[in-house]
Amino acid sequence: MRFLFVLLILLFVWILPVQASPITQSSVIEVKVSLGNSSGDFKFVPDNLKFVAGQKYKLILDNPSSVKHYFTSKDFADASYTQKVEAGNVEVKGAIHELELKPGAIAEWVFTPMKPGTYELHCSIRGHSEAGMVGSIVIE
Ligand SMILES: [Cu+2]
Repeated sequence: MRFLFVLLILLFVWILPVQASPITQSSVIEVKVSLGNSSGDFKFVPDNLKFVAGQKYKLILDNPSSVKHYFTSKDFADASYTQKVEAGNVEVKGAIHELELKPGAIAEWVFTPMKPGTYELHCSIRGHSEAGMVGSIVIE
């Protein structure tokens, strides 16, 4: 009985710091991508993204242009585990394939890439990808 009690205490002491550890938070890598720019170019800046499978990332997307843009990469999203997407005061959990950013908008996408490969990225607004708004995302 006494042994069980000590074991319980030990277990508690062992588990508690693991759950409260801020290390998991600080190991998130932030990556910034702009959708378009202030001169009105149809492009992603940068347009080539590299991620390491298993590493947690916070992708910060902004739209400094004067028109609406999309960050569309269905296959990449399928190859990743999305924890959440935050935009404004809204937090969305679960699978996402596409993010719409109005002029001046900012969105944060917290995810862990899982399946190595090269995935295409584009803006799905008519004419934008044809004008150069494409990119690639590599998971290695
Ligand atoms: Cu666009």
